[in-house]
Amino acid sequence: MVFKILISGAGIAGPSLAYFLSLAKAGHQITIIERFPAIRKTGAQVDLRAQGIEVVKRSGLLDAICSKLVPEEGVSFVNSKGVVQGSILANKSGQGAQSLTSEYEIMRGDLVDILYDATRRLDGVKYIFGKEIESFTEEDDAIEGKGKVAVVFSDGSMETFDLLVDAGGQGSRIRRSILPPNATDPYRRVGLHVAYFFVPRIASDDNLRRVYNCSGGRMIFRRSHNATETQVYFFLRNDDPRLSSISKADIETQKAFWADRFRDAGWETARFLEGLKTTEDFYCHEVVQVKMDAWSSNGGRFVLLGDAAYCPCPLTGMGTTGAFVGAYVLAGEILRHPNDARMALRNYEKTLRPFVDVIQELNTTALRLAMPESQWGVNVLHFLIRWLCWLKVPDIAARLSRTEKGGWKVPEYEDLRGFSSQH
Ligand SMILES: Cc1cc2nc3c(=O)[nH]c(=O)nc-3n(C[C@H](O)[C@H](O)[C@H](O)COP(=O)(O)OP(=O)(O)OC[C@H]3O[C@@H](n4cnc5c(N)ncnc54)[C@H](O)[C@@H]3O)c2cc1C
Ligand SMILES: *[C@@H]1O[C@H](CO)[C@@H](O)[C@H](O)[C@H]1NC(C)=O
Ligand SMILES: *[C@@H]1O[C@H](CO)[C@@H](O)[C@H](O)[C@H]1NC(C)=O
Ligand SMILES: *[C@@H]1O[C@H](CO)[C@@H](O)[C@H](O)[C@H]1NC(C)=O
Ligand SMILES: *[C@@H]1O[C@H](CO)[C@@H](O)[C@H](O)[C@H]1NC(C)=O
Ligand SMILES: CC(=O)N[C@H]1CO[C@H](CO)[C@@H](O)[C@@H]1O
Repeated sequence: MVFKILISGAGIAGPSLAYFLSLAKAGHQITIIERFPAIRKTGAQVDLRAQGIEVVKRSGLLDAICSKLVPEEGVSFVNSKGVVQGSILANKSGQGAQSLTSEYEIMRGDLVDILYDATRRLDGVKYIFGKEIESFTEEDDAIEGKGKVAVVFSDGSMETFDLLVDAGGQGSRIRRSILPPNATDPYRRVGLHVAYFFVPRIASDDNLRRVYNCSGGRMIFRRSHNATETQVYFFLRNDDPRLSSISKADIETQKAFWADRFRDAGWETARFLEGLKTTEDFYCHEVVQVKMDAWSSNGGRFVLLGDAAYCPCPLTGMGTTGAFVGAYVLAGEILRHPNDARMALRNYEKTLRPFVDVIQELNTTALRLAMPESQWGVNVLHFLIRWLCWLKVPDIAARLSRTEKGGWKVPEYEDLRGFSSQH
């Protein structure tokens, strides 16, 4: 049976699903709606790791992605004078596990562009911008023999689909329809906030990412992605629940908050705060994990994908990989069960859940130690980094860890095999 599928969200997960589904040429009719008026290319650097790399290799998008990689060579930890305490270089040999810098670093906007370009002109794929889902109901399976989802859109229009996929990211609004009434957001808060913005690149900004940990649970990244721009990341570890509302304030209020918290941070902060005033690329959010007991509805016609279902949070470096691998598995299961959507969704969850459990592993005790409150804690940390790097502990750890995170194997799907062999 040919499905009429509605995907909500044109980030990474939504377009990836459309891509995998349509490459199998099974004839599914796919509509992607995005609540913003155009494709959102904002965001800083993301990376593909572990099983995500395997899926990219199978997808036929490897060349497009490789043409846009950011040439980050590794990570150096610096003190307030900019003196390097230790470095961990990227391993670009194509073998073994990735270190802090993956071999596949790419700007989020470039990846979004690649996926959009690969799908926008395909037969059976349609994008609609500036529109979102107002509400939807799943019709009863028992009556009709096959369930349907009736969707009401923000512009008042209505349409019925066989399957609704929520790929609306961390802050998805329609996710709650499978939660009990009045349930709170399914967030695991880790007490960390982050702001990303761009500043003009200067001659001393090289291709090694700098990480600067300072007191007050603060950390700064500086990394350059092209000849003219440098990305700055501010991290703030703070458990105060009132901070959860910062990212919902207007941009000027957000900028003022971050400037205020980092004014005395030292290192190159003065330059970063100057750039913050005028940057057009500013994005700030609370670092959370999304934890859902189930990813699909009882009716078997509504399913969550990517950050909406299982955001692992940027600290794990696995958000983009999770979205990409999840889209591949969901497409594979839909193609494998052409007459049974409910079974496809169940198998998707059963197959992917063990992988998601692995990518969501996050040790908050270790995080607390890594982002100390006091200057003394920072000094101890820098001492540890110097020793660990001198003893080559990170290199050895990378060598010992497995390429496939958690040993989870990317499943093979008959219908997704044809184009993987092209590469
Ligand atoms: C603007 C932006 C910037 C980001 N920057 C970074 C970054 O710098 N570093 C990083 O690690 N991760 C970043 N992320 C998150 C990263 O893209 C995801 O962790 C990961 O790629 C998973 O992708 P996703 O498709 O599940 O979610 P997302 O990439 O978040 O995409 C979700 C999409 O759905 C749209 N959407 C949301 N709700 C609705 C709705 N109701 N109807 C229709 N559309 C809806 C959103 O506008 C968005 O385009 C960013 C996300 C966004 C949206
Ligand atoms: C990269 O990883 C491979 C496999 O673990 C290892 O043999 C090689 O020495 C590593 N290279 C560097 C530069 O660390
Ligand atoms: C949800 O909250 C509203 C308002 O607080 C309350 O009236 C309602 O009874 C609650 N419903 C359930 C199912 O708890
Ligand atoms: C650098 O990247 C920014 C977006 O991050 C882009 O606007 C700009 O054109 C790029 N510059 C060059 C020289 O590629
Ligand atoms: C978390 O990290 C701390 C400090 O490094 C360590 O003692 C503890 O065993 C870790 N916990 C888990 C579950 O790995
Ligand atoms: C290595 C280093 O500088 N220490 C830590 C700084 O804080 C981040 C926050 O998570 C850690 O990941 C780093 O290990």
